[in-house]
Parts: sequence; C-alpha cells; structure tokens
Amino acid sequence: MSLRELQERIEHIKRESQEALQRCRSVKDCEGVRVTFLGRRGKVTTLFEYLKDLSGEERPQAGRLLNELKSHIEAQLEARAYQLKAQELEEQLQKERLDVTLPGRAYRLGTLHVITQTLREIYRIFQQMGFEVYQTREVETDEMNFQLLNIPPDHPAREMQSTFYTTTPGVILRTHTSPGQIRVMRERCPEPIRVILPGKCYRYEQITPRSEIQFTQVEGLAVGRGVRMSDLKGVLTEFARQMFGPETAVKLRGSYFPFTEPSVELDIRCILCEGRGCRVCKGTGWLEILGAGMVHPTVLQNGGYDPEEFTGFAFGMGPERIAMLKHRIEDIRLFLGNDLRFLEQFG
Ligand code: FA5
Repeated sequence: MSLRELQERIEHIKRESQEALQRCRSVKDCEGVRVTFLGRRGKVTTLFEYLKDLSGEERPQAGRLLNELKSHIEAQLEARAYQLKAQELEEQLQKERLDVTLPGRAYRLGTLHVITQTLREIYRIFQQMGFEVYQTREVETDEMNFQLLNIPPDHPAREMQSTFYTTTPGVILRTHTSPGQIRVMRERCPEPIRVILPGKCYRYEQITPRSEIQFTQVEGLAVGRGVRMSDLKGVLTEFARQMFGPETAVKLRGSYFPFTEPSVELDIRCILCEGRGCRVCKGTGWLEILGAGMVHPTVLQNGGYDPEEFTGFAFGMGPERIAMLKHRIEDIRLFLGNDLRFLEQFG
C-alpha cells in the first residue's frame, strides 16, 4: 500500500469511526466500536502492519498519521462514552424520580393517658406549694391500711372500703393511699412533713359509672408544730382554684374518717351549672372532690409523733373523679376501657 492509499484509508476510517460512534446508544456500544477500530485485530491496528511496505522516508510521516488517527478515535470514543453515560444517568433519574415535595407520612405518636395528665397537673399544683411526691406500695398490710389508721378489725368503717385480700394472711391490696401516711411519718419522724402520696388503689366494689375496682388516689400529708385547720383550708382552696379556675367557690362540710378529727369533705361549686343545680350535682349546686381533716392524735402517735407537740392535716382525692368533672366525662369505666376514640380526645 502506498502512502497515498494509506492516507485515504485513514480518512475513510476516521469517517467510519465517527459514524459508528454516532450510532452508539449506550456505553456498551462504544466498547464495541473500540474493539472494531482499536482492538488487537481492529481496523487501525491492522493498518500499522502496512508501514513496513513504505519507504524509509515515508514511514515516519505515515507512523505519525496513524498515531494521530488512533488518538483521534480514542478521544472521540471517550467523548461519546461520556455523553452517553450522562444521558443514561439522566434517564435513570427521570425513571426513578423522587418527589421531595410530597408530604411525609405522619408518624403516630401516642399521648399521655388523661389520668396521667391529671396526676401531673395535681403534682404541679402541690409542688408549687412545697409538697414533695412520695411513692409507697400498692400491696399493703391490714395493719398499715386499717389498724394504724385507727380502724381496728371490728370497726364499722371497714364496711366503707371492701377489700381485696391476698392468699397471705394480713396482706391486702391497699384500699386507699392513707397507709402511706404511716410509712412516711415513721421514716421522717421527728422532721416536719409536707408530701403528696399518689398511686393506685383497689376496692372490691360494684362497678358503676362512678366507681371502679381499680382507681387512683392522691393523698396529702402535712405534719409540724402549729399546723392548723386554716392551713388545710388554704391549701385545698388554692388547689381547687388552680385545678378548676380562679372563680371556683369551695366549701368544707363536716364528715367522718376514723383517721382524722375533725374530718371534712371539700365541695366545689358545680362547674357545670355554676351552682344552679343540675343532674351532675344532683340539684345541690355542689360537687364533692375530696376527704380531709386534721390527723387523728392516735395516727400521729402511730407514726411516731407526739400529738402534744405536733399536729397535722391530711387529705385524699380521686383523680378519676376530678378528670370526670374537668372534662365532663360521664362514666369512670371509660378510663380503663381502652377505646382509642375516647383516649385520643386528650392528645
Ligand atoms: C378515703 O379513701 C380516705 N382515705 C381519704 C382521706 C385521706 C380522708 C386523708 C381524710 C384524710 P374515700 O373513701 O372517700 O376516702 O375516697 C377518697 C376518694 O377516692 C373519693 O372521693 C373518690 O374520688 C375516690 N374513690 C374512692 N372509691 C373509689 C372508686 N371505687 N372508684 C373511683 N374512685 C374512688
């Protein structure tokens, strides 16, 4: 082959390779073009074999032209492959399109149970008045739950709190949080005390819209020198106003508990009818929210305090009844009924 013929072949291959690259639809196709032209048996590679047919003067020029052709095709290949790769990526992105403006899936968070919320509100109010939260046990002894609170075995007051017994004699589920009074007094004596004792209580009772067999109570106890009934009244009035609103009217009504003397119950003016009388307050205009009184001297003594020197007040309330009044819930059984339609209202 003459130099001239070689030059023509080079021009031809250049065009041919260019056209082949234009036909490429993928990076893989480009690889095919590379093999056709630059592979070991490729069209450019085989052209180098003709160099030996040329004269000594022509050979360097022909060699240069062939090398240029090789570089040219390599560069074209690279450019086309790059272009196709970008195109493939673009197509892939289009196909797997992700719309980041779509709203995310809502993550369903649970909420605190309405009784937990009520308890926390009660803690907040009493903590502001200097009361500390003191937790005691739910499984109690008959002695703590009754006897040390001035309720001996044959006392008629036991009838008011029907008891769940365990198989262990003398061990019961507490019927109220008051046994915590004895426990905290025995632990703190002779220090002054200002605590609230929250927790679950159990009574073997008929379940009704107002009574459950498991419910919550929050007990309060203050012991010190010179603690008076007026202190109790002040604390409870403040509590009622914070819980039910600043305009809430309260009334202490004489009552009876074996572990307090005198004993009272706290009524608030009916928050539904504002005292005019309705179904909830049974026409009286008042709602009972807790029991309270001055700690009985015998109970103080059982706690280790000398009743000649110390006095105290105590109160006990039911957060379920408070939540029922606040949120106008008509049936206590809803609290433990696990009906989400009810529970979700207190989010
Ligand atoms: C007592 O349990 C006294 N220990 C309260 C007390 C403490 C008085 C300290 C004086 C000094 P009572 O049985 O009334 O009292 O219960 C107190 C509150 O617990 C009630 O007002 C009510 O809100 C709640 N309660 C009682 N029994 C049930 C029940 N079965 N279901 C739901 N709540 C109840």
